[in-house]
Parts: sequence; structure tokens; C-alpha cells
Amino acid sequence: MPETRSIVVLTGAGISRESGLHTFRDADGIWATVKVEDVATPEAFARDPVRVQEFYNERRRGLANTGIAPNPAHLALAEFEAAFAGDFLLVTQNIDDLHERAGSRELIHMHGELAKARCEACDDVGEWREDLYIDTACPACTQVGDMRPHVVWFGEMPFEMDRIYAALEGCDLFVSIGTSGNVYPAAGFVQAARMAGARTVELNLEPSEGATLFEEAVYGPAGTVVPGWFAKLATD
Ligand code: BJW
Repeated sequence: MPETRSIVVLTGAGISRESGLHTFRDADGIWATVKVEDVATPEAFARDPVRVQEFYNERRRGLANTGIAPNPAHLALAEFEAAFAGDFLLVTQNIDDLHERAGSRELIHMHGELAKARCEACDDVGEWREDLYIDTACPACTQVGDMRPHVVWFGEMPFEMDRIYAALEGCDLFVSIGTSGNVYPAAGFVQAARMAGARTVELNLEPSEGATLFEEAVYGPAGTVVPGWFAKLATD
């Protein structure tokens, strides 16, 4: 294989499953217990902000649980990045902080971060580890009632899309890990990478919606498959 110079990795909820966090669309996933339209749209937040804040407060508390930690898949990506001489960009759809806890550096949270809050009045974004309430005051502008989780709901624009597409257009390897391929624009990244002539690889528990778009695939739990696949890439 020619030398790999530029890698984009996309991760989804499946990479954090073995760390104890739920996926969305598996049988025991989040969307099996709550409806998307009740908690993950701007309309839901406008209609019932208390419910939406509580949904994210509960997940934020869960992330702070001492039992939640990066698993071998998160660690393998950080270790590979540290040793790789080329360009490496990790794009995660996950709002957990397990990639940064594992040591990943070039990281984009395209769907936001659970441990941050944003003020809709002044657009200030800051770290937020506590519960959010509908009458929480913005620490920057002091406005009350405009604080929201810094996450991307359906119908909202994911973050840093220009930087992501620029990396996809210049990459020669695209690896998708632990995502079902149901949600756009992330589900379309494999096509952008193919257009750039990149080698495309899927590492997932099972074939995703877009499985046929990948040249290669390895199926199994991320904690096993990801360390093995990246260890081999490092020695190729
Ligand atoms: C394991 C494992 C293990 C399990 N090891 N693997 C009609 C057609 C096309 C598009 C649209 C449409 N109508 C509307 C749209 C757009 C819409 C969309 O895609 N809708 C679809 C449902 C059809 N998208 C949007 O609205 C987005 N914004 C947008 O498009 O803006 C306009 C735009 C246009 C052009 C360019 C750019 C922008 C916003 C999407 C926001 C998604 N938000 C959520 C929730 C917020 C964050 C949160 O609360 O956490 O993000 S939804 C949820 O899904 C979350 C996730 O990040 C996202 C993806 O889920 P993911 O990660 O794939 O999880 P699962 O559960 O689906 O899959 C897990 C996988 O892991 C499975 O395959 C398992 O097998 C596997 N697995 N255990 C390895 N141990």
C-alpha cells in the first residue's frame, strides 16, 4: 500500500459502548426509551425546556460517574495519533469527553459537547459540569433563561463543517468507527473521502447503513477491533 499521509477518523456512539455509555439506535439504545422529537430538536427545547434540560442533565451526571472511562479503542486512537507523522483528524459525533480523556489532540466534536453550555443570548460557550436549569444565568452576559446544552439537535448545523470537509478532501485514508450511518452529514463523509480517492474502512459491530460504500470492513466490538486494526496500520 502507498504511504498514508492524511487520515480522517469518524467515530460514533459504538466506540463508547464498552465504556458504559448507551448508543442511540441499538435495541437498548437511547431512542428506545425517549423519542428524538421530545429531546433532540430545537422545537422540543422551545416546547418543553425543562424536559430537554433534564435529559441532558442526567446524561451529564452519568458521564461524571467514576465508572465511565476511555476504553482500549479510545486509547488506541490517541496512541496512534501521537506516533503518526502525517495529518490526523478525529471527528466524533459523540458528545462525551472520552476521546480527550484518552489523549486525542486533533479532535472535532461535530455534534457538540455534553460538558459545555451555550448562551443563546450572547453565544458564549463554556465548560459546564453541573445541572442546567431554565432559570440558569449566563456567566458571561448574566441573561437568565437562555442557557442550553452545547449540542447539535436535528435541523441544526453541526460544528466545524468547513474544516471537516477540507480534511476529507485531502485525506488518503478514512476510517469510520462505531456509527450506524443514519445521521447526515456524518453519514455522507465516506462518499466525500471516496471522491478524494481515499481508502475507506469501516470498523463496527455490524454492517452500517452505508456498509457497501466502504472498501474494507472489520466487524466486532470496538475495544478489540480498533486497537488491532491501528496496530497493523502503524506497521504497514
Ligand atoms: C458498536 C458497539 C461496539 C454498538 N463496538 N460498534 C432526510 C434525508 C437525509 C438527511 C436528512 C433528512 N431529513 C433530515 C435530515 C438531516 C438530519 C438527518 O440526518 N436525519 C436523519 C435521521 C435522516 N441531520 C441533521 O439535522 C443534522 N444537521 C444538518 O443536517 O444540518 C444541515 C447540513 C447540511 C449539509 C451539511 C451540513 C449540515 C444534525 C444532526 C444532529 C444529530 N444529533 C444527535 C443528538 C445530539 C447529541 C446527543 O444528544 O448525544 O447526535 S442524534 C444522535 O445520532 C447523536 C449521534 O451523534 C447521532 C449518530 O448516532 P451514532 O453515533 O451513529 O449512533 P447509533 O446508535 O445510531 O449507532 C451506533 C453504532 O455502533 C451501531 O451501528 C452499532 O452496531 C455500533 N456498536 N456497540 C463497535 N461495542
